[in-house]
Amino acid sequence: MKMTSQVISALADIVIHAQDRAHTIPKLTDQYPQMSIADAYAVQDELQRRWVERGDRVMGYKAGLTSKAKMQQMGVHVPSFGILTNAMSRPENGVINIGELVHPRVEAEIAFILRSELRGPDCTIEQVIEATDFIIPAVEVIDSRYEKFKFDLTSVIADNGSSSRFVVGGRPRDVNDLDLRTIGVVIEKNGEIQAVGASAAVLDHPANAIVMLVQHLASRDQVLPAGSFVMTGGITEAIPVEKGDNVLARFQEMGSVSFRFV
Ligand code: 0L1
Ligand code: MG
Repeated sequence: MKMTSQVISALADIVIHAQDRAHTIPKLTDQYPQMSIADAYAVQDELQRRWVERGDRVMGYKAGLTSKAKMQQMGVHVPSFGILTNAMSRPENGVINIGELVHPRVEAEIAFILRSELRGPDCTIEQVIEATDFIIPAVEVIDSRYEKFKFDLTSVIADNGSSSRFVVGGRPRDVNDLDLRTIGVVIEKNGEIQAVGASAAVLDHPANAIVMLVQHLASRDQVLPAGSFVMTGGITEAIPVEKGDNVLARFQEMGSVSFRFV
């Protein structure tokens, strides 16, 4: 049975408190085992409503759990989607205050910026390419609010896909100038390589993450608006970080993204 709006609102209270005050919570399905994926996205809707109410601006979406490495790492089998706002964005070569986070991890991702709207259950990869203004390197800082980073798909969706911060950098590139399946990525922490991957790790082609996002939005009678910023998911497993760590992600033919945790 669908959760009531009172329960959805109470769950959004719990999640937003944990996000804002950087503390862990038991996964929501411990208390509400009947919670569905649709209920979890309703919690996201309520989070979005509250962020906008306090003045944050929605920039777009993140696709998560889009690679086999990530699915295996987190024990799930399908992608999740979350909302990105300007309050989560941090500048390249800047710092991220680790005191505002619980147990962050970083992942290198290819981000798309759309020049035109995408909609419908039959969205194709060709339509995504056609609608893309440019792609750009990004590093997502994920920070599950669940104890020990352990959750199920429903709970992680209600936590907005573990989103916390993101940093965009490097060089914007035209999608037609690169083979989007063979972009190599190297993630370094304090000068040491932590993980290496290629962009095909994301659903064989990162634009497929956007196809799935558009299909997901269509199932909720929504569209992906022109101007959206979309992060397509980690190319390698996520790397845990601590205070003082310097992160550098190098993207083949796209430049690099770096920042430091303080
Ligand atoms: O961006 C991601 O792939 C993360 C999605 C949520 C799962 C996690 O916290 O690892
Ligand atoms: Mg991610």
